[in-house]
Amino acid sequence: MYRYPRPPSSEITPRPIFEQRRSLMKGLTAATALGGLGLSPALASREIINIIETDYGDALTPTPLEAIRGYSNFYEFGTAKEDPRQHAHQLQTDPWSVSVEGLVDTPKTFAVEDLLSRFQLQERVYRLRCVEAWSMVIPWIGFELRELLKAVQPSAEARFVVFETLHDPEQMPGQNNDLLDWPYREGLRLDEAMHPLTIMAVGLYDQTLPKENGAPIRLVVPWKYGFKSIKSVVRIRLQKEQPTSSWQAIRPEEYGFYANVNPDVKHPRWHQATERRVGESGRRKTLMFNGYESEVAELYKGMDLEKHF
Ligand SMILES: Nc1nc2c(c(=O)[nH]1)N[C@H]1C(S)=C(S)[C@@H](COP(=O)(O)O)O[C@H]1N2
Ligand SMILES: [Mo]
Repeated sequence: MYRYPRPPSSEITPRPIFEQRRSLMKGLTAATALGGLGLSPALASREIINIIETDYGDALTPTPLEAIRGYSNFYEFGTAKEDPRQHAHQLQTDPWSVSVEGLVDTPKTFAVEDLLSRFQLQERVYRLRCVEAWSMVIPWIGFELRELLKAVQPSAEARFVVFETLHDPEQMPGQNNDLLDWPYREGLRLDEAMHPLTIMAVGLYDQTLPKENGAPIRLVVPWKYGFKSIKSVVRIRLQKEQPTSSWQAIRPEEYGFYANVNPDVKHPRWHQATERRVGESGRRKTLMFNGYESEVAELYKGMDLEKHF
C-alpha cells in the first residue's frame, strides 16, 4: 500500500539531492567525516552502506539547506527565526541518549549511535508546514518511529506517546524564561506514532542533523503542524492518558492536541487556507493533512476535525 521503502536508485531521489550525495560520498574520507563536514562517524558510515532512498516526495523541490538552517523555530535558543542558527551551537549533542519508557515490556535507554546502527535509515523528502503559515520541503534522513517502539514492545494498555526535549537551561538559555512550561513536550496517539510516515530524523541533506534543526534526534510528523515535530528528544514515554503538549498547555484555544494540517479549520492568528513556501514569492494553497491525506485520513475516520483540532 505504501510506496516505500524501495531499493536505492538514482531515479528515485530528486536529482539535486542525489548529486549532492554522490559528491559527498566521493569526498568522504575518515578525515572529513570527523572534521569539517560535521558528520558524525556513526552517521557517515551508515550513509555509505545503508540508506534507502524512498520515492516519497520525489516531485517536491527541497528548500535550500541554508534556508532550512537559518529560518527556524527552536524556542530553547530564542524566539527569532535566526536565533537557533546563531545560538544552538551551545548544545552538547554527543554523547546523547534517548530513554523509551512507560507502558512497554522492555524499557530501554538507547545511545544515538545504537539507534543509527539498529534501524534502517531512509531519506524522506517531506513538506513541513508551520502553524504560522510558512512551509518548506525538507530532505530528512531518519528511521521509522514504529521500529523503535516495536523494539521496546508497547503493552496492551498503551494509547499515547509523550516526547520530551532535553531540559538544561545552561545549554538552552531560552529555558530561563517562562514562555513555555519546559521541557518542550509533545504527544501523539499510539497509532499516529506507529504510522510509517512518522520518523525520527537524525540528518538532513546528507548531513548529521544541524543543532538548530533538533540534533541529534527529533520527531518528524509531516501531516501535522510543525510544532508537533519536537526537537532534540531525550525521552519517549508510552501511557494510557492523552497528554497535554507544551503549546496546548499555555494556549489551548490555538494549539490542539491533534494539530493536523487542515486548510478548513480556522486559527485565531493565522489563515490556514494558504501558506508561504520559504524562498518563493506568492502563496500556495495549503493541502489537507499537508498533502498526506491518502496515507493518514484513515486514522481520523469519523472524527470531528474541527472539534479535535
Ligand atoms: N524542542 C523544540 N522543538 C520544536 C520547536 C521548539 O521551539 N522547541 N519548534 C517547533 C516548530 S514551531 C516548528 S515549525 C519546527 C521547525 O523545525 P525546523 O526548524 O527544523 O524547520 O520545530 C518544532 N519543534
Ligand atoms: Mo511552527
